[in-house]
Amino acid sequence: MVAPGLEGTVEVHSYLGPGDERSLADDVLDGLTRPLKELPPKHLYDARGSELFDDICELPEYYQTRTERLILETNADAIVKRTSAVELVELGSGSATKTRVLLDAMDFAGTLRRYVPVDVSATTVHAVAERFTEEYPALQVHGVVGDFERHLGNLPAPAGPRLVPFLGGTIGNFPPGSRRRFLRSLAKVLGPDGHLLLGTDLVKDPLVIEAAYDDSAGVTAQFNLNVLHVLNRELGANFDVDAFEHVAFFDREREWIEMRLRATKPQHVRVEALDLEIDFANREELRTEISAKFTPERLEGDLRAAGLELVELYTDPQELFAVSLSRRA
Ligand code: AVJ
Repeated sequence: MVAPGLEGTVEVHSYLGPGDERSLADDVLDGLTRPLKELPPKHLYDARGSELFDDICELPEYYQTRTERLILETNADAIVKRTSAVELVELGSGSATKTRVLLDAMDFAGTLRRYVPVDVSATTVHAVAERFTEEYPALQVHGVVGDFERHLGNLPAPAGPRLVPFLGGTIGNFPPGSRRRFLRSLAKVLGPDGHLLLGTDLVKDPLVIEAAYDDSAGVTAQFNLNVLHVLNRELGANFDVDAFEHVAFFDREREWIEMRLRATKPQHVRVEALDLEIDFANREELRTEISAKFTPERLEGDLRAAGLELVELYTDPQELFAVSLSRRA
């Protein structure tokens, strides 16, 4: 039996209303009528896309996931010691294995008090809430159902020094301006004594980066092409998926990799739900993702612009990936 007062507690608050989400339809109308056709990367992640992404994380060429995990495992105790964190705020609660490394370290240090998962899916928030209260019996869970790009203002006030991981290199999906805006909004939720733990892929030999986004097994190609299936299914489009090919290239000037889909012949596509007709010229491309790679200097510059100061930069022996700890300046 758990001693009185030591039971974990769970509360979940929802801030998503109907029609609150900017829809796939809006993004298609906006993005596919531009001279350089473009779609935001979030539409890559339907059920099939999420499965394919999990497969990508295991690929020999995709060094990010295992490298970040290694960095976290190596430094979790130091991070917890350095931050005195008593609560962990998790933005997009998909990455349970990495979270567990940090929660375990906090638990081991005896400081773990509260876990605040934030996710657009109520099912996900309830699932992680339940799982973690079972694993850490005295844990308080304050779940937030909302979009971390819009509802960070609804987080509870810190219960003590707060740790906010934003891992996986997802920050790289933001173009530079919105990246700084988003970092600034993260800085706000840290409170006076909180820390941001940010995972960023590092600039390196373009061939290594490009291989990670164009693997020999073709999994990333399937992941990229899958977004056309999403458009066909969700919006009644008639993309001929076989008439597109996967493209990934590192743009050295912008220091980001782009994924694109290239038409292998001229095509006319109809999007029924939008009553929209789209033409592709032969070899015309549709950009589906940018993923920025960082130098330590750029990272520090972005953090500083967001009102943050770098406390510690953890990396792997080959300096492939970095996990940075920063706090309000
Ligand atoms: C989940 C955004 C970090 O950019 O590396 C993997 C997504 N795209 N392979 C990344 C992705 C192609 C990934 N992030």
